[in-house]
Amino acid sequence: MSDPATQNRRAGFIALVGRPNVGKSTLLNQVVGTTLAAVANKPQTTRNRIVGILHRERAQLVFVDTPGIHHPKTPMNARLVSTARQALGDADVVVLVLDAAAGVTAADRHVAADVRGRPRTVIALTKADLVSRNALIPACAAAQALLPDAELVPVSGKTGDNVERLLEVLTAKLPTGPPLYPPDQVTEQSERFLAAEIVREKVIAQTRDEVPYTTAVVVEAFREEPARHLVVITASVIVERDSQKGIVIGERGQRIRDIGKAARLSLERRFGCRIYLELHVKVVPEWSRNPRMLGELGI
Ligand SMILES: Nc1nc2c(ncn2[C@@H]2O[C@H](COP(=O)(O)OP(=O)(O)OP(=O)(O)O)[C@@H](O)[C@H]2O)c(=O)[nH]1
Ligand SMILES: [Mg+2]
Repeated sequence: MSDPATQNRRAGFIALVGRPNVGKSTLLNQVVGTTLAAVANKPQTTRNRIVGILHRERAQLVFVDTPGIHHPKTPMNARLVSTARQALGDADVVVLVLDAAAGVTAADRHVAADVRGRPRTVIALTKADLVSRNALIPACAAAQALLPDAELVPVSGKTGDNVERLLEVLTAKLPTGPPLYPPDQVTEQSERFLAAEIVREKVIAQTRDEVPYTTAVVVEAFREEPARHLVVITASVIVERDSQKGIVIGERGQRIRDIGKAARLSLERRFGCRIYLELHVKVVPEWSRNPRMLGELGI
């Protein structure tokens, strides 16, 4: 570490872990300032290890969003939990994400047990925008009791409130060393993955009940047409049953059109160009139990 280029520089992996639906992906997107991970008011939204890189003058913070840790009941969910545990084990700093509005639950205690004993830990008590100042004090105390040695920062992934403070705390905990990624790299995820994640977010937002859990999105084609300032994306929404296909398509195709429109607007923001999006809905029975399919989806 005597190399002057690495002196006063820090870099490392920061895993965001927590029970499902606490707000990990919202925090990741807030930190990097763009949509990398789908966000939804449903558990088990995130299915992959999603990397978001923040470049600062003296530090590179490599955030790793993870699936929610829970007691899995299906083979796919078992893979999600093992992805999260792996990222937790590989991280330089672990952020236990807790929900200020929901309070500490048994599921949070379960995750805290995994985090306890790790050398560098921080608690991000997110969704602070949902609670009053008075309610925040006991919420902080309950969260802190889970990991008494961890520094706690109340934040809002939604508004960005106090996120800068969280970044300062995390930077101070990173190992010293040179950057791990080139300065223009924002993520490890491919453009196809990012596009699929955005489409999936809109499918989840516009469908109810069992459909979100049995939906996957595969981007079949991602073609840039620079002369027309256009990217042409063809994607398939995969469901497990005909009845689910009907739900996704909606009456006279209205729902799939709404999904397509919302996704296109979000994709245009994400990629900064015009997007032509073609969506198909396919039934693949039991895809979520098919190891080959799960492998293709990086799950
Ligand atoms: N008001 C408010 N809502 C939030 C905040 N963070 C997340 N949410 C909402 O909480 C829900 C879950 O957010 P996600 O970011 O998808 O949660 P997650 O922990 O990534 O969930 P999984 O991927 O399923 O484990 C969504 O409806 C978000 O809009 C926040 O800081 N404030
Ligand atoms: Mg998530």
